[in-house]
Amino acid sequence: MLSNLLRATVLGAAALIATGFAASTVFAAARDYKFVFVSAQPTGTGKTDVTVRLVHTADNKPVPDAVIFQTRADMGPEGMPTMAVPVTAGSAQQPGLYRFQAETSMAGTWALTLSAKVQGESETVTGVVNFPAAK
Ligand SMILES: [Cu+2]
Repeated sequence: MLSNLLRATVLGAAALIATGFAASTVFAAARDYKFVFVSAQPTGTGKTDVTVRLVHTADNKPVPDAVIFQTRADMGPEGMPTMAVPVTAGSAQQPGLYRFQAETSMAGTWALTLSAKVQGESETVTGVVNFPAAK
């Protein structure tokens, strides 16, 4: 009886440690990359071309061929997080750069939230880049 209880406790502790390891691996992968603002240019009324760079944090090298599968542009930086607008992906000029067009309907600072799959990484890389928009 006592030994069974002890065994369960040991197993529980082992499970906790394993979970901790898994969690720290997830965070390490996410921290390894970051999106950096490059430029924002108005393209017609209420539209902004935004270019970001995805870099490997350790050596600051650009990361090409990432698959950006989720984007969101909203005015969170201006206290309007629910003001979200459509974003479409464009073609990048060089490896490691990623371009988007956001239908920025209001002048001010916008947040572009990105989720990406990077080659060789199982975890999703996410990042937020602020960019300015003119009306
Ligand atoms: Cu707004």
